[in-house]
Amino acid sequence: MHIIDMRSDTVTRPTNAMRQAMASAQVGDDVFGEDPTVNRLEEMAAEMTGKQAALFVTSGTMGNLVSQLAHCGRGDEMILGNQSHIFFYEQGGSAAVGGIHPRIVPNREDGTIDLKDLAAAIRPDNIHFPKSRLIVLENTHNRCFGSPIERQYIHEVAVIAHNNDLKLHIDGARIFNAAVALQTSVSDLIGDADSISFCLSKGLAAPAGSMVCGSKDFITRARRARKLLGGGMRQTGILAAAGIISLTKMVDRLSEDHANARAFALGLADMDGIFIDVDRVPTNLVFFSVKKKGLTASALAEKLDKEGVRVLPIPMDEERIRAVVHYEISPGDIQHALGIIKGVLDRV
Ligand code: TLP
Repeated sequence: MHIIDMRSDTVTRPTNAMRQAMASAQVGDDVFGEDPTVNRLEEMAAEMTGKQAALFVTSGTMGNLVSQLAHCGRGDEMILGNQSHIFFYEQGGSAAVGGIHPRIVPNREDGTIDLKDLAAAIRPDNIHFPKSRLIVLENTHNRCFGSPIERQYIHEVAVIAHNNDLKLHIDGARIFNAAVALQTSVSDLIGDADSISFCLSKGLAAPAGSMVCGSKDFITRARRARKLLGGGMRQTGILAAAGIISLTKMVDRLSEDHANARAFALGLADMDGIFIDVDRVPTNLVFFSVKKKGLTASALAEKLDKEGVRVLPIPMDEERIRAVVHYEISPGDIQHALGIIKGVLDRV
């Protein structure tokens, strides 16, 4: 059976070009800073994000955590959205590992946070309060429809942060999707942020790895935090070689994923038993709700799975499903998946 796996863009397997680059990568001990391929990937990431330095880490979760550890000390406070990945899906690592106190403010549907809420969440200097150290934005915003967050908004948040002696970190797991959707460069988009983490292993198809970028001092601290967490790996040039292909060959094509996601959304919008707002599919994440009596999101996902279409029911939500488009999903797959979904719904 041909499997159309739309659970996430994390399922993408390395391309042939990646496998070849991995096989012939020059390597060395990266904990000693001696892996030339890792060093080259870090230089490229720093340049593309417009930051002084970069660090190769195992995952997006580690990228966010080492960034938090580099910006905050124990008992410090971090302000972030109530729909953010760090708050929802990273096991509370900020508190569990970093002793960092999360201060949650509401995300709006487009992934932004009201500037008034952000400013109001910053603590004044008072012996009773933790110290506010960090604001975190997510771009694209996963739980908020994969929305790309615009440069001007990031700038306004950075101004609030910097006027109050806070830093701004961006969880940019899918920052290249944001840049492509907004037709800008990553360095321009996030120029005002102090740090960013982004993933190579999502839409950019590398088998593993994320990058953390920021000032030289910040990256020195992040590198120490990576070692603390057991993320100091050795001949990781094997993985970094794939990451270089991600950055050189896989970015521009993300617009194809966005077009396929839109086609998928338009097809779903025509089906009885599905609700989707087609104007809320700006990148490669497609969220829709199951509106058929007696059918939950997880029951539909289970039925689709049996027919070779894999999607993700949103945890703790009876109705919502997420489908993610990526380089292994062709326009033909989109039409095929739509046919299967329609067939399953008709039979319920
Ligand atoms: N998100 C994954 C799952 O955790 C749900 C996905 O399939 O979307 N930030 C954002 C915005 C993310 O979406 C993710 C992964 C991460 C960080 C963490 O990255 P990894 O999985 O590499 O630790």
